[in-house]
Amino acid sequence: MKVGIFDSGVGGITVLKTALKLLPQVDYIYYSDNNHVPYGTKTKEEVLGYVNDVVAFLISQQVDAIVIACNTATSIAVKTLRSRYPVPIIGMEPAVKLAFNHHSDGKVLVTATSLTLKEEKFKNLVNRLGEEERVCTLALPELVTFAEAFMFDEAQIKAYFKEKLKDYPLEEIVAIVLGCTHFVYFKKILKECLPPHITVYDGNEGTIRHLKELIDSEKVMHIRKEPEVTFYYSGKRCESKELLNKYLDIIEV
Ligand code: DGN
Repeated sequence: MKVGIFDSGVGGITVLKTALKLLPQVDYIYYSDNNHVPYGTKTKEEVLGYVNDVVAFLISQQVDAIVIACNTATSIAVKTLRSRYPVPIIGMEPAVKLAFNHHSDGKVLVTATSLTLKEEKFKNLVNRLGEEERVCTLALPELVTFAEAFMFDEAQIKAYFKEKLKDYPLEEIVAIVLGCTHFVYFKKILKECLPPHITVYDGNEGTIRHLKELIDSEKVMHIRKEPEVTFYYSGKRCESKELLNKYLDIIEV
């Protein structure tokens, strides 16, 4: 069984790491679309074109399933891609349901790219839960830039979070959702900036559990000892695949 995982850049490596932990029997191809990072600032038509090319490439590599390890790309393209290609395609969504399952009171702050937050898919998700008045949102596009630059300096990131959160009523917020896979690199630092009553959620584990259910139901899993990971990328930024492995190393799941 071979699964393709992709993102614009390195955010989806946080999803790959969860996949390696929960589904080690599978081989993975990770595609980092460096040429087009960040998807979050492009038009919908552009993003659709980019992800269509990545999916076509992954299918040419004979993957059995694809994970769009990007909330932004999922919001824009998952329906179209599913209608175009015969392999199962799993997307991401901000883990708002998970947060509401754990908290029946208080506000939930959803962080993501601006594109994810303004897309219909996110609005529908919140409407379906019927908890609009408990949701507040915050776009954190700079975290994508920091992650892409391998900028994980604790003091600088903490100062950034403090500035971004200064106008939010943290005493009313019970949960923060990381609705962008790049943000997961900063989960630990974010937690250190928050009062202890706030829990931080991301959608990585839910997405990989969904993939696992799909694979289990297909009953085509090959038992292997070590999963194989192959990296591909567009553009020149990741001259070395070692750099992508470095990202894989630093992420804690
Ligand atoms: N990692 C992407 C996401 O989950 O939305 C965002 C990256 C980007 O292109 N802005």
